[in-house]
This record gives sequence, C-alpha cells and structure tokens, in this order.
Amino acid sequence: MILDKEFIKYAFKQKLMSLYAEDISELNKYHYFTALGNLVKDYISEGLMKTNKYYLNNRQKQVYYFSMEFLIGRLLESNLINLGIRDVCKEALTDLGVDFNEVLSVEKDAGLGNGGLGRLAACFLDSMASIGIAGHGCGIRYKHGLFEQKIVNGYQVEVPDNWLKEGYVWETRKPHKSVIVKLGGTVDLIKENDSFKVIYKNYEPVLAVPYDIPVVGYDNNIVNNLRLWSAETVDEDFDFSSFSNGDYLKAVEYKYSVESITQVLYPDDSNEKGKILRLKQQYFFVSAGLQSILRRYEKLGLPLNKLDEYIAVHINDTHPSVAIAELMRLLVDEKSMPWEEAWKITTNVMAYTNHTILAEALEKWPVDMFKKLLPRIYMIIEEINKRFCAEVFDEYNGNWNKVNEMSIISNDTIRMAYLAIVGSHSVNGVAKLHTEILKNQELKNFYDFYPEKFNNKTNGITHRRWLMESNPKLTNLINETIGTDWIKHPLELKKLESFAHDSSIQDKFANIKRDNKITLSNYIKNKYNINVNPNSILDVQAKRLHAYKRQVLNVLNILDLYNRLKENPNLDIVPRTFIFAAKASPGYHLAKQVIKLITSVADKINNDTSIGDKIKVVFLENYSVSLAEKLIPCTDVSEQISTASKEASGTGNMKFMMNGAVTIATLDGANVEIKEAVGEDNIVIFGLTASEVIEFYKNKNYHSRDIFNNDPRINKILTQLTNGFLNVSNYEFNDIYDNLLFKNDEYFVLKDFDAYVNAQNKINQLYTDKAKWQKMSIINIANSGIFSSDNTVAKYADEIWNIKKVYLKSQALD
Ligand code: 26Q
Repeated sequence: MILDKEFIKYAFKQKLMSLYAEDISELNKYHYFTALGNLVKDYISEGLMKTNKYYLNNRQKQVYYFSMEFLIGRLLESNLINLGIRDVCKEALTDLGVDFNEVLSVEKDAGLGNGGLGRLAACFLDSMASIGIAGHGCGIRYKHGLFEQKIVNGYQVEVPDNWLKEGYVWETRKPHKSVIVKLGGTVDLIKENDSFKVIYKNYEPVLAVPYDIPVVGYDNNIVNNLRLWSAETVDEDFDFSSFSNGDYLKAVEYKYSVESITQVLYPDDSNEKGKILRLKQQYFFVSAGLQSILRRYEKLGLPLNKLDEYIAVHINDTHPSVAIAELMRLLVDEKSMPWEEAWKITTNVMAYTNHTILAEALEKWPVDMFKKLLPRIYMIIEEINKRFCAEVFDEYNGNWNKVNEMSIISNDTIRMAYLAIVGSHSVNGVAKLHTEILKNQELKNFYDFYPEKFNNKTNGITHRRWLMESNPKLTNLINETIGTDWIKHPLELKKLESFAHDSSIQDKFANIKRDNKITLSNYIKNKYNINVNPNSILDVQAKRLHAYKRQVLNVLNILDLYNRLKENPNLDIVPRTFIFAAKASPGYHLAKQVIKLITSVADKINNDTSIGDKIKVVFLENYSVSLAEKLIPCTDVSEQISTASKEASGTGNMKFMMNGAVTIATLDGANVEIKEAVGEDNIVIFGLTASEVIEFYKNKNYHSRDIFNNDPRINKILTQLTNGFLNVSNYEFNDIYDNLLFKNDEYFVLKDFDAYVNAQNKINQLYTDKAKWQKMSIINIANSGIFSSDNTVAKYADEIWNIKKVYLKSQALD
C-alpha cells in the first residue's frame, strides 16, 4: 500500500464515513482521531501479520519482556513517525481543513505504569522493534491506569483514570487465544509410576483474555506485539445454575472478584505491601503469558528441551518473578519433564533486572498468604529453595548462617529477589553505580555465590519519542546541522560537538529553546493564570514524589533564595521559574505534604509583588508521559538531586539532557555516567557521594540537629514552615519538619543544603554567560546518544538474551 497524500485524504474520509456515516464537516477532533487511528492501525496490522510469519518461518528466537507496568503514553504520533508518514498525514489533514496537532492531542495516555520502571518497559518495546529484535511485551490490561492528579486548594486529589471509556483504537481483543489461570484451592499429588500427577481441587478458574497492541519499528517493516491480559469469568463457571440453587448474588460476587484482578494498577512505588490482590495480578499475567508462549512454541514443532534456544523471558523487577516457579510447574507437571532438566531450561530462559536498592521496596510475601493463593507454586518454590540451600551449605562447608541469610524462604516470608536471582542466568542493575552497590552491598552474598550472573545494563530512553516526537524544532535543527544519520545511529549525535562553540549555531539552538519556552509559558498562563517569563531560567524537577528524590531540598533552596531577595531586593540573579511536576502515592502521607509545601511556597512567592518575575514557582498537575513531552523540551536546568546511592538510575535525567538541559545533580544513578559523558564542565555536581552516604549510615555519625543549630539560613527556613509564614496552619508541615529534625533527616537534605545552594548559584553564574551556557547545552545533546535505549536493548540482546537483529525487506514479507 502506498500512502501518498491524496490516498490518505480519500481513506480518511472513507473511514469517517464507515465509522460515523456523517460528513467530515459534521464531525469533530475526537472523530478525526478515531478515524486516523483506525486507518493507521489497519495499515500496521498487515506488518504485524507479516513480521509474525517471518519470525515463525525462520524460527527466530523471541524475547518476552514481562512487566507489571507499560507506561506507553500516546501512540498515534509515534506510530506515524515510525511508519514514516507523519508529515504526509499532516499535509493530508491540513488540506481537509483539520488541525493535525489538535487531533494528536485528544488521544488519552495509556498510563499503565507508575514511573521509571513502566516507562523503561515502553522505551524498550520501541527500541526492540526499531533495531530489529523479536521482542514482545507481556503485561496487564488494567481497566484503570495510574490515577489522574488534580490539585485542589494546594492538595493532591486522586481521580480514577478511565482511559478505556471511549474505547482504545490500538488494541485488538483475541478471545480465541484466551487461557485459564487457576487460583486458590488445594492440590493432591498422586503417585503414578515414577512421577506424580497433580490434581487441583476447588480452585477458582480465571479466564485470561489477551488484548494485543502493535509495536511499530522505525522505518524497518517490523511490528512486534504488546500483549496485555484481562481477567474474565470462565463462561461455563459463570453459568448461573452452577451456583447451587442459582444464587444470583454469589454469581455476581464471583464475577466481581474475578474482574477485580485487572481493575486497577497499584499506584505505588514501594509502600504497598502484602496485598493479596497484587499477588493475584502477578500470577495471573505471568501464568497466562507463559502458557501462551508455550502454546506458540509447540506450533514450531520443536522439542521442549530446546526451549531456551528459542525463547528468552525477561522479568522487570521481581514483580513477575513467580514466572520462575510457574515455568517449572508447566514443564514438570504439565509436560512431565524431569526436575533437573526443567530447572536447567528455566534458568537459561529467565533473566532479571533489579531496579531498586531501597530495602523497603524489596518484595516479600507472607508464606501463609502465598500458599493459600498458589498452593502448587508454593510447593515448587520450597523445592527450589531446598535444593538451593543444599548448594549453599556445600559451598560454605556447612555454614548455617550463610544458608539462613540466603534462603529464599525465611521468617515465614518468601523473598522474591532471591527467587529471581536463583532462577535466572542473568541479574542486572540499571546503572554502573547501582550495579556496584548491588554486588558489594545489598546482594553481596549472591554475587559471591554467582559472580557470573551479575552484570550492568545502564538504562536508556527512546530518542524517537523523547527528541524527534517531543521536540520537532530541535530535531530539524540537528538534521540541518549534522544530517540525519543519528536517527538510526544515535551515537552520531556526537557530531554536534564540533559545533558547540560556533556562535551562529549556538544562537539557533538558543532560539529553539526560547520558542519552546514561549509555548510552555502560554500553556501555563492558560491553565494556571501564572505569568512565566520566557527569558527566565526554566528549572524543572519532574518525577514521582519520594523522600529520597528530595523535592524538599529544592524547596528549601527556593525559600532561601526568596529570603535573600527580601533582604536584598537588588540581589543580582537571573529570573528563574521553578517548575515541579509529581504524583504522590495516595497513601504516602509525607509525599502529599511535600506537594502542599510546594504549592504553599508557590502561592507565597508568586503573589509577592516585590519579587516580580525574579522567582516564580509552578506546580504542574498530573505529570504523565504527555506532560513530560511538553515540559522537557523547554527545560534549561534539570534537577536530579536524589540522595546519592538511592536512585537506581533515573531516566528523566537522560530525557532532559537529550533536549539540551544542563543537569544539576548528585553523583547518583546514571547521573554519574552523564557526567562521564559530558565532562565535568558541562554538568553541575554537588553533595555527598554514595560511599559517604553509606559510611554515615554505617557509623551513625550524622546529626541533622547540629546543622540546624549552626546554619542560620536553615534555622530561618524551617521556622518559616511552622510559624504561619506560608499562610497555613503551624502544623501543616509537621511530618516534613519531624523527618528533618527529629528523625535525623534520613536522606541528608540538611547535610547537602549548603552544597546545593552553591551549585544553584553556580548555575545562575553560568547562565549569565550566554555562549558558555549554549555550549554546555549543545554538548549535552551531542553526548546523549549513548543513552538511547537502542544501545541499551542491543546490549541486552547480545549479552543476556543471545538474540540477533533481524532485517526485514518489505518484499521479503510477501
Ligand atoms: C511494589 C509492591 C506493591 C505495589 C507496587 C510496587 C511497586 C511498583 C512500582 C514497586 C516499584 C515500582 C517502580 C519502581 C521504579 O520505577 N523504579 C525506578 O526504575 C527506573 C528504571 O530502571 C529507575 O531509573 C529508577 O531509578 C527507579 O527508581
């Protein structure tokens, strides 16, 4: 099919007609979006079918990325870009009098994730398809994604995200590919010759129905698949008569209980613990995913003992780690494979990525609860653990302490990270520093035992969404300056470096940033009625709210700057707009208090006419993929100020640098590698290092009160939190205050305060030298190519999955 402008105009009008039986002039942007979306989906479907056929015919090894979260955002524009038809579609719609950008903007985000981990999964899907890796996503079709955030009276209010309400153009329901997942009940093992037969009784059958979303590669004819599972009642069981004497209410209850499994994404990034529904979600999609993988594999007609040559399964954090036991169950129980052989295959198939070192975020399940919901899986984990403990015992000459420390089951809980490590052939961290901390601290026992399993894969982001789609003006300028090779080979962005000192090029980059800032300031004016000066420094901290990410440190600096300006109205600073965007987990009280703090500081400062536009503070509500796409291209200063050692990697940091922001950062996560890439002159680093933080914890020799007592600035600011200065009750920010002073400031906010203030002053200084700043900005863009997820995924494919790239010529597909 050739998609030229005339054909698109014709097909678009046809689509509108077949969908709505009305003329284009009678319809609106929502109809236009649906029509264009459907048109594009039809076009993609053929590619999907052909790619699939190619993979099957060539027995291509496949990787399945199992993740509880896929934060994919909007798809229309990225699909158009990857298909190479964005411009022609824009022209076609413009010819028809339709505002193309308005059509794109009505698409609802698929917000099926909390933050970094979910967005990483989405970037990996885009990169796998774009570099030619046969890789697919497997996850959950939540009826409600991450909540929508409203700010009311300065407080966060959560509204359910009803993203499926008007239907979702990109998905295809595949009821004929449904499978059954068994929950609860009991199991009997019946001896049969040398083996066992497993009998399941009184379990609850759940029908897992797949919905497929195509994942389009960039200009390469490849379309992979994201399969999301939805829970439904099994028809025969939902037959009302099967509920003795037709108990209508019981039947409805049953339906409700089954459907609740895929009702909602847990809006959390660590606090939610021991919730049975979460475990159901995990097992539900893992079992469904593995069953469908095995069913497809059997179509190939290959023996099961070669499964590891054709299939890789990657687990995104421990959330899908029951996959290890479930694959054992399928191989041993359902396919009668001997345990040893099944174990070898399972560990060869599975690979695990760790995304956190926060102890409280490591998943543990109470044995009682687990056993009740997944009795057979529990037995299998016990067996895995028994054999593993025996190995540890042998290796360490009968050292029971080691066995206790490393046992998967301990103190009546199952430690999922340990299961994931034991059951995988690869364990990776997501940035160099993070991997080192895992190896030398958190998972040291396991690194000593299995050194060959551990490796680093620094995160990445797709430059197609985070540069080409979100910042078209910058993209065009890069194309004019160095050509377009970088699009398929992002490392080529490096060529920009030779222009970093060229003042005419610098001006062009500066003008684009300014244009983008004007767009954002208009948006802020319309939505919040706040005037943002486009000549001010746009300083942005956008990420989930968490104590370790230290939004509070940012706020304390703003208050200090405000105090200084009040004392000295002639203080010579470049006007600065501080922007925050962040969702707090609904049950995370402290994080919500921080939102109220930011909005209160914003009210105080924005309404102080003596400040003018020297400082503005804006809290943008409902941070999401599409808001990030708006915000990042406008940013001058990227705030990456987590307590060193706490942020596994960060990926926002990469998105901002790719759009020419200068980073103010601690040496944490991937910031360390950003610094290596751009050089220390092109980033502003401050604060404690990871080893200093770790030493303080070990020696218990940090006392935040001392800093409070000795630093009058801190004394003044913290007093302002509690004395009505911010026009709220004196108790409003109690938790923040207590954490900093009475709970000894776990995240070293006060300890790093002075260094941060100095770093911010340095930013101010650097910005006053326009040429210097622009040089820094260009060098950041030039060195962002190594953070393209294309590189990251290529390393996963090569070093973990053992999968080669495929190249599909369009003719080869017919
Ligand atoms: C756990 C149990 C119950 C409910 C929810 C959860 C849960 C949900 C989400 C636990 C963790 C998450 C998400 C974690 C996450 O996003 N981690 C981030 O991963 C990024 C990608 O690797 C890193 O860049 C970030 O540093 C890391 O914080």
